[in-house]
Amino acid sequence: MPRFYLTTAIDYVNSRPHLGTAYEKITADVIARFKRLSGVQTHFVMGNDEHSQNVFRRARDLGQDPLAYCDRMEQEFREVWGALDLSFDDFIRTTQPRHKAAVETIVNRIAAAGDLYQADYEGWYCVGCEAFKQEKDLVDGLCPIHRTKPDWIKERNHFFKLSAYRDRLLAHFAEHPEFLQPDVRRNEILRLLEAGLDDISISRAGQSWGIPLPTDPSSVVYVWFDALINYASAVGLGTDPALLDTWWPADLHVIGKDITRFHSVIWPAMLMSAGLPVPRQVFGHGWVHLRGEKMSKSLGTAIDPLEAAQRFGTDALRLFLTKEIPYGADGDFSYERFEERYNTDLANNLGNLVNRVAAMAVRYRRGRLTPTGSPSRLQDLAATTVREYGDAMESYALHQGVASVYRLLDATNEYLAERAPWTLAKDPANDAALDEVLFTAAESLRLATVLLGPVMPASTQAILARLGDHASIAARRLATDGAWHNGDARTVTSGEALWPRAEPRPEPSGTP
Ligand code: ME8
Repeated sequence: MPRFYLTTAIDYVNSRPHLGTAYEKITADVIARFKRLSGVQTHFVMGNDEHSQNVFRRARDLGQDPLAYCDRMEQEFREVWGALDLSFDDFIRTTQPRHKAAVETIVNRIAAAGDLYQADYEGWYCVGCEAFKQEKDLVDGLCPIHRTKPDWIKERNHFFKLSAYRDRLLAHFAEHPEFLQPDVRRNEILRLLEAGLDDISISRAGQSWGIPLPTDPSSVVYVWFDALINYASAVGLGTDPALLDTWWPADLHVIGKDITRFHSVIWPAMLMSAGLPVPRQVFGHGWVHLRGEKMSKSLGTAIDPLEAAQRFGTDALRLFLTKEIPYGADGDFSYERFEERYNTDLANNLGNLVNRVAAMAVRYRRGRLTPTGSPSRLQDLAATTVREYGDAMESYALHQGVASVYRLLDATNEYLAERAPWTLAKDPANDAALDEVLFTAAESLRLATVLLGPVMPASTQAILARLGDHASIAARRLATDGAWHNGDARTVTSGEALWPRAEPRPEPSGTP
């Protein structure tokens, strides 16, 4: 069975998840679920990035022990991720012993390769970004992302010879055009590589919160150097060679566009130096905006993902984020637009179609639908849809994958309007035609629902059960469930109306 190891960025825990960070996890979950549906053995890992100064300061401000604070935040993150129906297989925390073992392994290997040296560092450091900044990175003396003045720091640090890896990185980019996607990100990083690389500091002197540098325990490992290693520690680097052998290198790192340099330049160079294979692909998604600005806690533009999910249900939110934001580009979130799309895509389209097909099956055939075997236009379109959907999802054009399913749903609605089963039902002479229409519409709907499974796991399971298909999510496969089933009789049941139309109501409290 083919294997796929997929990760997301690990989150800083100085505040709870917001809709922007949740977007990344939801879209990665869609990819993980699509891979499983495709019959690929998938390992999906998420986690928390805990050795940040912000986390330490936040715990101190609350009068809490930093580790106890991180334990509590893990529970809060897990609660949000659970409510968003994320199907991760493992959750890594950078304070775990397995992570420390991996960090020590990599630092020791890099030191043994002769790629570490000591030097004085003097310059700017933005704690919000947890990044060393150059004068040219600042706007009016401020960090352009956090709009705060960075700290001026002067300390003796350990440096990694990143500059020595420029040519190998350029060669890797040339040999593997798929390594960094989408192409706009790849072009940005290529320009950066062509301009040359500076060595980077990988330690912070005089700090207590972090993993002691194995080659100099009076310093801790710089939080980004520490954090990137999570992808290898989660699959056993330094602790479980068999697990590492099973899953490394990672197939895909899903991350935000602001951190592509860390993932596509620094991380592969660290691995090259340590003699480990580099990940196969990095995908830098865009930002969720609120009124044109990046959604962010520090900018006060955050929306609570739980509140958004409660509005029309988790699956409605997952659909909105996947379908409405072209994957790789930025996109706006607003409750007005969310409601509009909910009414159009779920209440009026998919929900209405399920309600109508089930109600007619029950009314005219007591739920028993018999296949007629006659080919239809919808059957042809379904085959095209499965192909287009597969191609789009494989290349992470998630929005196009969903759009192709919606073309099939639209065509199913049109088919019902044209064939008008409610008219056919008036005359027993039309019995065979009525059987054909009901079966064809139900089958087309079943197939479209299977394809939407990775995006809306819970509600598609409920719809499939209503259509007489009771397989578990784990047992579903695109190769079989995504084929047109001409041979199976089935029993359809009607139930509560799905996704009732939303009527306008005031914005929930707390919305900026
Ligand atoms: O960067 N829209 O953590 P983080 C879309 N700990 N994605 C967004 C976003 C938005 N408005 N805001 C943030 C870190 N993100 C590091 C990562 S990985 C070894 C270490 C994304 O909590 C952001 O780009 O600030 C990142 O991929 C993720 O959320 C976590 O952000």
